[in-house]
Amino acid sequence: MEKETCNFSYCEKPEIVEIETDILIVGGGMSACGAAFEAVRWNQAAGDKFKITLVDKAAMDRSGAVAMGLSAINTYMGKNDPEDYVRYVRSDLMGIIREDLVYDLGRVVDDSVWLFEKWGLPIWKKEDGHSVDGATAEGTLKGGATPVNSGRWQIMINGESYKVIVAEAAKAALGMDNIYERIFIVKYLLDDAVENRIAGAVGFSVRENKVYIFKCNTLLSGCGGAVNVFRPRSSQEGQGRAWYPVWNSGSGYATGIQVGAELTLMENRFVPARFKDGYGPVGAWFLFFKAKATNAAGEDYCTGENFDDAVKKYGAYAEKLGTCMRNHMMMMDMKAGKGPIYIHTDKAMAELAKTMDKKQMKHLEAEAWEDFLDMCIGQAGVWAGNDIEPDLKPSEIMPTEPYLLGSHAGCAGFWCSGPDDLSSPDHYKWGYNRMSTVTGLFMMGDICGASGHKFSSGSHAEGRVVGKEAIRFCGDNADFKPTINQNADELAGEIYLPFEVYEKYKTYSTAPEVSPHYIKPKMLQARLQKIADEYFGGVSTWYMTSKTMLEAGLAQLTMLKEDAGLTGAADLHELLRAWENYHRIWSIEAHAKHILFREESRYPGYYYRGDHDFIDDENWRCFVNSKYDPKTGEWPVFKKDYVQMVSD
Ligand code: SFD
Ligand code: AMP
Repeated sequence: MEKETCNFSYCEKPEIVEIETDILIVGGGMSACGAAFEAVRWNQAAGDKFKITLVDKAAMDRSGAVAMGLSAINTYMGKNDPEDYVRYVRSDLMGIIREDLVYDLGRVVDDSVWLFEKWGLPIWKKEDGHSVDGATAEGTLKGGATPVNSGRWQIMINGESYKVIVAEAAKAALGMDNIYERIFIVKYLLDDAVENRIAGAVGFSVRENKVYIFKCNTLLSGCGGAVNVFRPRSSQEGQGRAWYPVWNSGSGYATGIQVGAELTLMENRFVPARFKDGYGPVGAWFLFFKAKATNAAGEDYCTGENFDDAVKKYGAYAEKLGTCMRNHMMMMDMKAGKGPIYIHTDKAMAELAKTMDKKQMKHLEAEAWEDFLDMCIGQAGVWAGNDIEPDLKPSEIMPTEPYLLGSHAGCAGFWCSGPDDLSSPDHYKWGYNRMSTVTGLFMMGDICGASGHKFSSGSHAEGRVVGKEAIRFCGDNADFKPTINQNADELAGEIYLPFEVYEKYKTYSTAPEVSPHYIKPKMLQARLQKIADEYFGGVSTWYMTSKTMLEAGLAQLTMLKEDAGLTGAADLHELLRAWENYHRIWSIEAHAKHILFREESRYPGYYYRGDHDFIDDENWRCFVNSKYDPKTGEWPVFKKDYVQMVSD
C-alpha cells in the first residue's frame, strides 16, 4: 500500500514545545531516579553549570516496574564480596556476562539501599534472632543493623511505597520545573553535524495536544524492558495482566537501536516461574518461607531423571540449577503430563509454625499476604477468587510468557562501556562508564546489557553511576551545540501520522474499528504477539524455535512493520498504543535476529533452538552483538569475545 504522510490536512496540529537542556533523562523508573539524584549532586559540585531535565511517559511516583511496590530488595551485598556477586550472576546467566559491569555494580549498590532507608523505606531487621518489621526495627543498615536476608543477596522490606519514596528524592533533587510527566518519547535524534552523536529526543503528551522536542548534550536512557511482545498466557478476562509492567513497551530498546547503538545478548529473555494466573513472584516464598515446589505427585522436578537428562544435554551448566535450568526441569514434568506444578505454601507455613508462638505466627501470615499486597495485588485477588488460603492450600506455579529485560534474571540490552579501573580488556571500555556506542547516549537499568541481576537497587545504583558520568561528559563536551535539521512540523507530522490516517479514512467503513486503510493498535498488537508466540518460541510451542521458524517469523514481522506505518489512532490513548507497538516490533526483531545467529540453546528453560538443542561453549561462549545502521537500514549480527575476569 502507498505510504501515508501527515501534513495536518485531517487531524489537528499539535502545539510544539521545544526544550533545550544539557542532560536529558528519559524514563522515571528506578534507574532514572538514581540518575537524577546523582547528576544533581555532581552538578552542584560543578557549580550548577548544567541543566538537567527528566521526561517520563507516566507519573514518577508510580511509574515503571516498582509501581505497585516490592517486598524484597534483591541485590544487597552486605558482607558479601563483589567478586562473589560476579560468580553468582555469571552462573545464573549461563556463563556469559560483562564481569566489569557486574563487579562495578556490586561495589556501589549498597549505598543506594542505605539511601532508600534514609529516605524512609522500612527495611526488616534481625533482632535477637527474630525478624522485625522495618517500621519498628531499631538502627539502620548503614549504622550496622542486620537485615533479614531471604536469600544470600535478597533482603526483606515493607515496600508498598518503595517507588514513591525513591521518586520523591529524585523529584526533590531535580525540582518539578525540570520534570515532564506523561510525555511519551517516540524517538531519539542524532546530531546532523557530528557523526554518531546523540542530540535530542521527540515525544508527545498523552494528555494534551502537544509535541515535545528536546535538544540535549547527553541523553540517559532508562525506559525499562519490553512486555507484551509475546502473546501472554492471560487472555480475555485477564488480558493486560502480566508479571513485568505492561507500560515497559520496549522503548528503551527501540529508541537506541534506531540511532545505531550496538546491542548485546538480545537473544536472552526472561521467563519467570510465577503463581499461575496472578503472576505473583515466587522468590520470597522459595527463599524466605522455604516453600518447596513439586509436580502433582509431590516429586521434586529438579532431581532424578530430569536432572540426569538435563546434565547429559547441557553439561555442568545444568548442575548449577540456575533460573532457566529450574524452568527447564519444571517444563519437562509439565510436558510429560505430570502437572500441575505446585508450590507448597501450606507445608512451608506449617513447618515455620513449629518454631513460633501464636503471635509470631500471626505476624508471619500477615507477611505472607503482604508479600503480594506489596507488589502484585492481583495475586491476592486470584487467591481470594479461587478460595485459596496460602497457609492452608498449595498454589499452582507456571512459566510465564517471555519478557525482554536486563535487570532481573535476564541480560538483553546494549553494549556499554565499562569502568576504566578494573584492568578490563580494551573492547570493554571507551571512555565513559555505561555509555553506549553512540557518543553521549548512556544506557541504564534494564537496557544496559550483559549484566543482569541488578534488580531494583542495582538499577538505581547504575543510574547513579550514569548520572555522575553524564556531568563529566558534559564538562568534557561543553562546546557541543546540537544540530537538528529536521524541522519541528516534520517531526510532529511523523508522530501524529496515526491520527491523520484515522481521520482521513474513518468514514470509509460503517464501523471505524475496521478499515481497509488502517489497522487499529489493538489488532496490530494481536498480530505481533501471535507472530512472536508461534515463530519465536512463546508459550504455545513450549519456547521452542529453529532457523526455519525464525526466518518465517521475521518475514511476517517485516510485513507487520510496514503495516505499523498505517496504524490508525482515534485519540491520544490509541496514539500511545500505536507507538508502544512500534517499539515492541523493533525489540522483538532484535530478539529474533540474535536467536537466529546463536546456533545453540544457551538458555534452556527460556528458549530452545530445536535444530541446535545443546550448549556449545567452544563456539558460543561469546557475546552475540548487533548494530542497526540508521543510514542504510542494514542490521549485521556478529560475535564479540567474552573475557573471564573473576576466577571460578
Ligand atoms: O519479586 C518511558 N523487580 C524486583 N526488584 C527487586 O529488587 N526486588 C523484587 O522483589 C523484584 N521483583 C519484581 C520486580 C519487578 C516487578 C514488576 C515485579 C516484581 C512484579 C525488578 C525491578 O523492579 C527492576 O529491576 C527495576 O525497576 C528496573 O529499573 P529500570 O529503571 O530499568 O526500569 P523501570 O523501573 O521499569 O522504569 C522504566 C521507566 O521508563 C518509563 N518509560 N518514559 C518516556 N518515554 C517512553 N517511551 C517510555 N517507556 C518507558 C516508564 O514510565 C518508567 O518510568 S521480584 O519478581 O523479584
Ligand atoms: P522472584 O520472586 O522469582 O523474582 O525471585 C526473587 C529473587 O529470588 C531473585 O533474586 C531470584 O533469583 C531468587 N530466587 C527465586 N526463586 C529461587 C529459587 N528457587 N532458588 C534460588 N533463588 C531463587
